[in-house]
Amino acid sequence: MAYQQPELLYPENALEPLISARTLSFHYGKHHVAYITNYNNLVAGTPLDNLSLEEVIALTAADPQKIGIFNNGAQAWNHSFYWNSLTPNGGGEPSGELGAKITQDFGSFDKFKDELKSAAATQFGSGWAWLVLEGDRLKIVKTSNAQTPLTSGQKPIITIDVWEHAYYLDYQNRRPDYVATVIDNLLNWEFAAENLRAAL
Ligand code: MN3
Repeated sequence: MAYQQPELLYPENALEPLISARTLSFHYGKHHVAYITNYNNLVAGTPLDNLSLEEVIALTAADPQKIGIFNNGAQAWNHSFYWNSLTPNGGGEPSGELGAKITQDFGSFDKFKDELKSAAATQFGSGWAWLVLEGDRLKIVKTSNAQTPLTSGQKPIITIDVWEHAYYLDYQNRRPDYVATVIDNLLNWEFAAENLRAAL
């Protein structure tokens, strides 16, 4: 079954001026579409075509012969997760179960923010910064290129894309400014809280 790109939950200009419509038109409309098209073309007519995207990612992660399927499939999944990790008028500090668990596992919300910023800023080259649940603890991890916490037994809660295509049109080389802006203004804590509830 072909993987369909999920619809954006907000218009392409809804994150302006923090992330421009121009960035989203390339990032959602070109980069993500290309990963999905490549993935669908690579699995079409193979036994993998009958499996879900998550199942194919798990099956191909450790198979060097299927690196193209893994890279495109994991990028398809990571980006769908990233679009939902953002929302206009997001950011701030989460309340409820998620807020309490962040304080419990990181010491404070500010310590959590510092750790997420540091992971996103120090990921060398292309990749992702994530809040994940591992066992019963929240932690921050970073992954390179198409790598995803799904293959490490971790449950993704929220993510920030730190590939240059995510920020270069708006922030050029200032990745830390993009990351701080996303954390302070755009993170979708409702999405994160749903993911935590489903993961616990
Ligand atoms: Mn991207």
